[in-house]
Amino acid sequence: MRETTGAPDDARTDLVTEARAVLDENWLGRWTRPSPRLYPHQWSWDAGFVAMGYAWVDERRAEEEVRSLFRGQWADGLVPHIVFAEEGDYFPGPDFWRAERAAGAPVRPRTSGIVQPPVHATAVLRLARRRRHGGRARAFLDEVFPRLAAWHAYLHRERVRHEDGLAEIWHPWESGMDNSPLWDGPLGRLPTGRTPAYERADLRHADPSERPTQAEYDRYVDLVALFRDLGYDPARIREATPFAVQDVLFNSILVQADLDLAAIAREIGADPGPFEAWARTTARGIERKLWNEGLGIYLDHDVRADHPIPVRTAAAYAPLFPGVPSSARARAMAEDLVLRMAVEVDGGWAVPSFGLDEPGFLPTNYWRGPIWFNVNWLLYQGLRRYGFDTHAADLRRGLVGLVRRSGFHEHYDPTDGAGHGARRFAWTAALLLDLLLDGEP
Ligand code: 2M8
Repeated sequence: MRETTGAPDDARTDLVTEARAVLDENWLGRWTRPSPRLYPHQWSWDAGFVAMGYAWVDERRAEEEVRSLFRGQWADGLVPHIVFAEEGDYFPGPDFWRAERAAGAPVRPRTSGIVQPPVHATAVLRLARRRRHGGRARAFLDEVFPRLAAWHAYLHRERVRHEDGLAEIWHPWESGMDNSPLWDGPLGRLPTGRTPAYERADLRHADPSERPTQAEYDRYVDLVALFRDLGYDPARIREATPFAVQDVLFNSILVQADLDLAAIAREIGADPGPFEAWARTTARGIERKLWNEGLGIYLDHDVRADHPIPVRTAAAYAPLFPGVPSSARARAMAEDLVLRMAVEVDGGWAVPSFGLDEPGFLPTNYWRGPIWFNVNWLLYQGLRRYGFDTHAADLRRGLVGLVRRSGFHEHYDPTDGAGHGARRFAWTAALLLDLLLDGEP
């Protein structure tokens, strides 16, 4: 293996060992919690990222992580954003969601009733490609393929309202970027004063200045209560939800996952055609509807207001990940990303969730400024896919540098590289393993 971080070999070995220790601390026997206190359950896209890390160091855990998540899958294919542990100090917990009363939801394990970005087929394909034991790899693909196919069918059937092939999210939590400034407009239109009484658990385990505001949380809870009252019926929610957004990040991840599901189908002798067709349609939708020529980035579309959300976040560059833009456009976007968004870290750079010059940028508040590992990992994969190797190498150096300097945090302050949010955070460890062990661009 080539040395790629500019650090001595033993320094990298230490990071790999430490990353594995973080995953070990969060492994609960069948799945991995995102972090020790703040997040005591299994989250959907966390599970996908975590499986990508385990793929390098513990294939059985990678499989078990995915299998555990899909134990929470609903009959209509929905993969819930949380699969609840038997206990855990978290709000909203299973007694608030009451998802098991919905048609087709499992009684055990208990789950939430919304989704997160579908990184799972991508994780499964990456695992399959790293497997040393061909026979077992094939058995696992056979096992999960129908589950993945049902999940993607749910998204393309229930979440795509228009001819444009773009999936909708109905809750900020479905984006994974909970309090991103992207949602200020759509959330601002929600009626207030109807929130049921509740007590936040996150503030017991985190610095309140790093978490969403009370007003934001009230809106999150309002939407959950609405969906619960609608029996989590997608047809009724589609009609009634005041929050409906065609999100760039979600749809970019979906296109890649459709392509990866097609590759899985080919591996096991199934028909890749339907998945390729979905990928094409959604990619076309991103290109035609979400590209904004004036700003030179892709913008989310607010379905209820029927207008683009003119906010530049790291996610605006996510279509690089599945290779949606032409190479000329991708080159311009990559230059723009470096010039406009990137911050220097340890001889490289990284991308904050929200630009430092944007009004409302907050360096340590969750998705309103901090650097997040998963979004940066997606951008890194995008830069590599287009062959922008110098940029990719610099981004990789910045990300590794952040962890070396500050440890395995949930997110990092782009003004000084300090770690914030939960400590010993699982996807930071898992994706660092992937960056270190996958070799140099
Ligand atoms: C955060 O979201 C949850 C709600 O789903 C929360 O704040 O309690 C987000 O960062 C999300 O992307 C992530 O999957 C989750 C667990 O790490 O935490």
